[in-house]
Amino acid sequence: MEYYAFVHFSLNTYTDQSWGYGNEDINLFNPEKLDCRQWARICKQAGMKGIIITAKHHSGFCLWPSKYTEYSVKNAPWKNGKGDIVREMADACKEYGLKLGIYLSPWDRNHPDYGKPEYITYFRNQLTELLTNYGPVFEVWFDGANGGTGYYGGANENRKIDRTTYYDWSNTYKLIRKLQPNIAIWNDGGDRGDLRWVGTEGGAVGETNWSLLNATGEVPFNMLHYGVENGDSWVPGEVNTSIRPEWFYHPGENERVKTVPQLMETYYNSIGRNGTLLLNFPIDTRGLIHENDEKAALAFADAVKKAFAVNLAIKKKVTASNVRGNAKQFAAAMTVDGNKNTYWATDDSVKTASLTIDFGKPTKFNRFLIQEYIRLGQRVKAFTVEAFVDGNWQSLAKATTIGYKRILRFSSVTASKVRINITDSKSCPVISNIGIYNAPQILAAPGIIRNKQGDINVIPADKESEMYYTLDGSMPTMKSKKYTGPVATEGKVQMSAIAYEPATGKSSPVTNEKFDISRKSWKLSGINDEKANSILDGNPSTGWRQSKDKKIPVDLVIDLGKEETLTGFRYLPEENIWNPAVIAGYQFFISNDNAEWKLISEGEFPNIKNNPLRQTKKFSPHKARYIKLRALRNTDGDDEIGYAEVDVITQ
Ligand code: FUL
Repeated sequence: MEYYAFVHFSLNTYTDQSWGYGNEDINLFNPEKLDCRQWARICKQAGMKGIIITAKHHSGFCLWPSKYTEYSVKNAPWKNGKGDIVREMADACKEYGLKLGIYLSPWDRNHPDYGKPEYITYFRNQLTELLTNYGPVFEVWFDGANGGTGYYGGANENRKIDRTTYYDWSNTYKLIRKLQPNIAIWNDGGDRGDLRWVGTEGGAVGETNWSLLNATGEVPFNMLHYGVENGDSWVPGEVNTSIRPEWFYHPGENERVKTVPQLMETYYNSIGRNGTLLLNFPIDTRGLIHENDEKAALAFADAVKKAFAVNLAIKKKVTASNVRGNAKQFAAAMTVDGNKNTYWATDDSVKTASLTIDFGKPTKFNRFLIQEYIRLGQRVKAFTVEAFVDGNWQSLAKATTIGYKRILRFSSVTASKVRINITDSKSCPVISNIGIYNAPQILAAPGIIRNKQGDINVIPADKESEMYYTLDGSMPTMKSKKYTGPVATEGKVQMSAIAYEPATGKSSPVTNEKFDISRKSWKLSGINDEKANSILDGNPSTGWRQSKDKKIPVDLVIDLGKEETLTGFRYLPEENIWNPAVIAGYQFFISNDNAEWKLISEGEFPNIKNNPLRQTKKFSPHKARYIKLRALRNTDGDDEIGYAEVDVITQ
């Protein structure tokens, strides 16, 4: 199960929310074209092996007619309450030869008993329904977001739980294993599951990635991201990410589906780093995978196929510095025989070794793939790859762990031989497969940034490409304006740009950015630190933090220079996985004199810790010259507050 799908579908789909509060109207749930067979067909064509469905997300709304709650499809207008999406999903998976997985949110913002012991019985009852009535389930997914504000049967309050003890996971696991002995349990908190979260929803596991964790104890970010070299439990990393920025469907993201270069990056950073890839499709309001997502997923599958079409190492002459007992069974040739169940191994005492593949003639390539025979554990700690070019060995790459699969990328090289040196290993290396490929180059879309002055910079993903752009919303082509330097703009603008590589005639996907009023005359009020201006510089990778002495609530006041008609604001947190200073609860005020303030929006930035996207909050039009973003809470429960960008939306 290297690659499989997530589907996020719920009442949220109809309310444009990331997290439902638990009181959303069931009558909104009436997909007109719901077709789980369409989902399964696309996943199958995309080369995926299974689908995990959000049977119940945080709002508590159930996609199956659970006996234990009224908050489910049984009371929705869809199919007059006679429908069952988990059933349709299970049937479609069966038809298309896919495995079925279940996401069941432990946090339930609808249930009156959430936070009390009674809820655990409810949760287990639901698990029992799901793991009994729908055939074999390959994976069950317990989201780590737990406790907080919610409807809770009308209580409308904040309920805190201790996620390590509240769910009594060990007994829940016993129940799961009894009902589904072959299931993989995914859990990032509490008791250890069979698979681990990798600490981010951005689509990457650490370059060093051990499939081990310790069976007990806390699992901080670094353990999730890199695994634990000497851990005592086998808990491989699963990289979960969405094909769009968010997990649920938001019509505003139809043009923000990830491009092939972005998805390929995710591929190399997940499957290419000893992880599995769980790629999410947000199901749209019709009940379908949107055509843009389908197109992207199939183009991605095609790009992977093309990149790894021909293994240039297969059946080539191979020699090794050491072979276990000099036995044929463990010979170097086992790495290029096309059979994953045979392997090259060294003598027990030999922990460093090298293996040379001789192409017999100069051969061009740019990818190196290697696999350990992980039934015997993960062993290699460090290795290098070299190429024999014009009579000399030249270094291509240096890496750490291998695991089930590791893929290295480098610029194309033409060489007659390739040598891999295992430079450190926990015990004698056991390598089952080596692949060498010449993947076609894929041109990534350029970045577009507008600075405070209103100048737009187009940033190429690679130096050799030219860039072309439009400012009228039309598709850029090589006939559009060529980018030669910053483009001065005023007021609202939209820019679309592509990169083009003259050498190959290839062009990149399009980047589209819409900008609101320019921020030329904006000033941060009451802040004397020059660096704070990076909040207004348009560059998502520069940010600023409030002084550590400030205690929540922490305010940021901006003088817009003149009165504007505001209809919303945007907040982008800094991207710092080690020390996030991300606002989770906010209030937004406006003023005409920087003295008297009016509150016009308040609430949460859902899931912003795991998925630090730009947050947009809209409100009815208000005229004002000053804005104040008040941080009420950060994601870590302390007082540190940071910003990459703050912006407004105007009428
Ligand atoms: C997160 C959730 O809060 C998101 O809504 C989503 O379901 C994602 C897969 O996990 O933690």
